[in-house]
Amino acid sequence: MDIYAMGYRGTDPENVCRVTAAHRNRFELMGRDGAALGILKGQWPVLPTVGDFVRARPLPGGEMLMEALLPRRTLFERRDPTVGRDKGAQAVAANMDYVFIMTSLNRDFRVERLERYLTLTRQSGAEPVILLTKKDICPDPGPWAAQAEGLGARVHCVSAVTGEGMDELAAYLRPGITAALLGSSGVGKSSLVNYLMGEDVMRTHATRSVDASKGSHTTTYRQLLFLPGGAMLMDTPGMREMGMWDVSTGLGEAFPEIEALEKACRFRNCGHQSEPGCAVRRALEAGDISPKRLGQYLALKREARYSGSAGETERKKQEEKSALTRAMRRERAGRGK
Ligand SMILES: Nc1nc2c(ncn2[C@@H]2O[C@H](COP(=O)(O)OP(=O)(O)OP(=O)(O)O)[C@@H](O)[C@H]2O)c(=O)[nH]1
Ligand SMILES: [Mg+2]
Ligand SMILES: [Zn+2]
Repeated sequence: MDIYAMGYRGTDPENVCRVTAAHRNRFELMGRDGAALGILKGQWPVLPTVGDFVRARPLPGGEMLMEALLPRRTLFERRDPTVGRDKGAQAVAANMDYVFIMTSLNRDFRVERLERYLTLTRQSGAEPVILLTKKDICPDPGPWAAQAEGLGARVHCVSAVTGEGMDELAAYLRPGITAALLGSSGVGKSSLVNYLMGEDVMRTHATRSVDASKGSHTTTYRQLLFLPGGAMLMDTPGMREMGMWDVSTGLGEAFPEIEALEKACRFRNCGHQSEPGCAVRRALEAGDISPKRLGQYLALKREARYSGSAGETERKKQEEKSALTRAMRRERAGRGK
């Protein structure tokens, strides 16, 4: 398979492979000669992640020796939940053109969370697209869609059961284009992958068992998949904890009106509480900015600062009835694959 068809945009395609999955010290690669196992020797200052392009040389045993990490066009990062606060950022996905920010049209929908994903996506350099999933179980998605559209990204309502809205995704999923799927566990990321692949390549969440209240993630590692039409999707496990890392660019884009005011505060690190000469407070009292937006902005800032204690602690809720899962299976069977 041609590396350019896999999204490579550089000028030296010699020995370039794309990372389709990254485990601790084992990498799944796709290169000109197909899939191979990648191994890495020595100390790498930055480890490859899913979506990365690496230069790798075939070894006698059929494995590939990875030699260099190629520059990343885009990179989605979040705070690494395995290290202490403010210690490190975890590279979640690299070289994607779009991030499909997914939330289902039910209790999962939270504007605050969408805003947080939008911030991180804008920092990544990729274009955010909001997908509101499970349209089939939402009698009136209009108000949700309107709320999401208010955040300034394109919004599509889709269903992996009925296929509604899926044709709208064709505009993004052109050959050589990569989209990463992000969103809480259970919103239907893998179901979307399966729908677009035309077959069940990813395991999806079936009926919940009694002990499932622990909050299980059906997808356990990030993976790059090649769609029949030539585009690529990165399926990811739901992110329970999505601490912020560097908010210097993204927050301003999500809250331009507040960021602009802030520059006029007397103190450079004004907390906009009761500091003298606070321009944000003044605007709030004058009714120029919404208290809700300010609340969200401050919460995100707090989270960015203390991301070790914040994050999504809320447990995933039971949202599907087994009847719906069955309906989905029936529908898939009926698609005649
Ligand atoms: N009604 C309905 N149910 C859906 C739809 N898409 C997914 N589901 C159901 O939602 C549940 C979760 O779907 P998954 O695709 O496993 O969710 P996920 O986002 O991949 O979850 P993780 O892998 O844990 O992050 C499953 O029971 C699916 O059958 C949809 O469009 N409509
Ligand atoms: Mg999944
Ligand atoms: Zn202020």
